[in-house]
Amino acid sequence: MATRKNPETKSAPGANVSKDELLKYYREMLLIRRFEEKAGQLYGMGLIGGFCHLYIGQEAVVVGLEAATREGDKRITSYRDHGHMLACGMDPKGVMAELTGREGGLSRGKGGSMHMFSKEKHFYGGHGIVGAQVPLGAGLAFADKYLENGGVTFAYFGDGAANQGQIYETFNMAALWKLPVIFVIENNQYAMGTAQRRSTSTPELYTRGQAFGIPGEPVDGMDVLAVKAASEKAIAHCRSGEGPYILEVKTYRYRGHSMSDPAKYRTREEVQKIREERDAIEHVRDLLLNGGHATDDDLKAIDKEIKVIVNEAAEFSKESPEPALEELWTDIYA
Ligand SMILES: Cc1ncc(C[n+]2csc(CCOP(=O)(O)OP(=O)(O)O)c2C)c(N)n1
Ligand SMILES: [Mg+2]
Repeated sequence: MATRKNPETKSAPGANVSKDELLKYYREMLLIRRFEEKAGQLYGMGLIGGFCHLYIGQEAVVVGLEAATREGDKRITSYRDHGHMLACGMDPKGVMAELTGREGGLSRGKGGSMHMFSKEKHFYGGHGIVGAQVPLGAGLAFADKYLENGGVTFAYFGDGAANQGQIYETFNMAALWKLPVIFVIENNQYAMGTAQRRSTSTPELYTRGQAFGIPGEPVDGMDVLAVKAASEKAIAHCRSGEGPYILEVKTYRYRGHSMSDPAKYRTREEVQKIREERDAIEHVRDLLLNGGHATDDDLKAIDKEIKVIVNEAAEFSKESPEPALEELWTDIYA
């Protein structure tokens, strides 16, 4: 077993974490990674068309945040949405078949990668316009506050989106009305091809709510336990009626911005270094093995289980028929 160098990881190995919890996070993160790898393959085979933004590298963000939620909490995100859907329990078959544009997809093959929803899982998309989901997220939180149902909304956006005007209009209203919304800034260091240092005057994005009186904190997004702890704190703040909270979750994407990215803005070495030293799945794997919670064979069995789930999703996404022509006339405003 290789010993990893992960000097920035703050959570003490195995501290206050049960074996079952660690195994759960391992499974969930691995599902996202393998699902995304498969989506990348299907894209390469021409089975997925249009835009497709993979979440590989960022898995600990959604898995850690979701770990602290309860039934009824809501989530809304950008186009980089496959991981969010899997983490809140949406069916991998339905997600994959949507990617291939088939009838069995969650939007019956008409939405594709960036446009899926689930009322059942309180997942509100899937939005292709950068930042557009943030005011919508505040709207969801407004509804929860109005209905007094104790729900909390996670509104996710990227480091690039964090420089948009509509974010700050939303911050103002969310603070004014003390809305139960957690603004999650997934800082993967790049907006499409622009490094944060080239685009952003004040890179400490967690401080961006100061002008509105919204507290925020930075979180190590490669450490699922640190993310979960931050999520618990933010949720407690929101549920107690104190208004919005900002989490800047520092993460990294391993693949290109989308499938058509020549990735000239960073070196292979940079990506390789983070994969080797900071990978979130390897981190939990180490905690499991070093803590004596699992053996190599146990983890191999989980890898196998996940492979089966992902292969079944891929098969389904190829076998499901294309939507019928009549579908052109459904789900539209007239
Ligand atoms: C309003 C708008 N402007 C530009 C684009 C093109 N665009 C798509 S993604 C993106 C970068 C966003 O980066 P970031 O917010 O960091 O999210 P990430 O892709 O890193 O998850 C841009 C400029 C868009 N979709 N919508
Ligand atoms: Mg980004």
